[in-house]
Amino acid sequence: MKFDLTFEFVSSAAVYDQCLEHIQKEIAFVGASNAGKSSAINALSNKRKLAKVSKTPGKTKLFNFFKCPNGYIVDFPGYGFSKVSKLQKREWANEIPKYFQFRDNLIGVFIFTDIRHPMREADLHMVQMLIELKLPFKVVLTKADKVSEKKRIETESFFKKKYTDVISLSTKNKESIINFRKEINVLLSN
Ligand SMILES: Nc1nc2c(ncn2[C@@H]2O[C@H](COP(=O)(O)OP(=O)(O)OP(=O)(O)O)[C@@H](O)[C@H]2O)c(=O)[nH]1
Ligand SMILES: [Mg+2]
Repeated sequence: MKFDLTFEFVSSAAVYDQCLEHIQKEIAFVGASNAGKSSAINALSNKRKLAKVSKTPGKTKLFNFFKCPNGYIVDFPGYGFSKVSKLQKREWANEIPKYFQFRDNLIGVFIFTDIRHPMREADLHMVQMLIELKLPFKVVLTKADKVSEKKRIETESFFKKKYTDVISLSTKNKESIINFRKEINVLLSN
């Protein structure tokens, strides 16, 4: 089987009702601002500027749909949305729970968290919501290249005890990207 994922940006939605209509499965990418969600999409797709990667947090629109061979990835802005207006924040705070509650296409959520300071309060709130909604989730420890191999293994096993489904990712490590691609392909094609 080939595990190449050709991603293509399809559309953005500012409110839940504008989310793309399709009949395939989708996986949501969530996490703090700067955790590395958009970078992961770029790495997965081999297209460097597909998703906006920015050192300024919060540049992404609310729901960002990317097509891959067997379904879709939905990239979210980082929680906190530090760079958006209060009004926008209030609107997003209403729209996000609708997505997780009602989106039938959604089969799972990947929580991106920086391996150097993983699973902070906002991530834990997300986990709690996902457990309440019985939505499967996976923890993605990002920027694995920023810590030693020893530290990476320790952190991974620590969180595996808590959440079972945990992987590390580094956009600088081809193998971690290939493994990540495989997982997404398998999930979307099941
Ligand atoms: N060293 C290293 N840097 C990374 C990695 N992944 C992301 N980064 C850097 O982290 C910063 C933030 O990455 P983004 O992908 O924009 O983060 P995001 O989660 O999409 O952020 P928001 O859109 O604000 O929610 C960028 O400067 C990336 O280059 C990684 O695996 N290794
Ligand atoms: Mg982003």
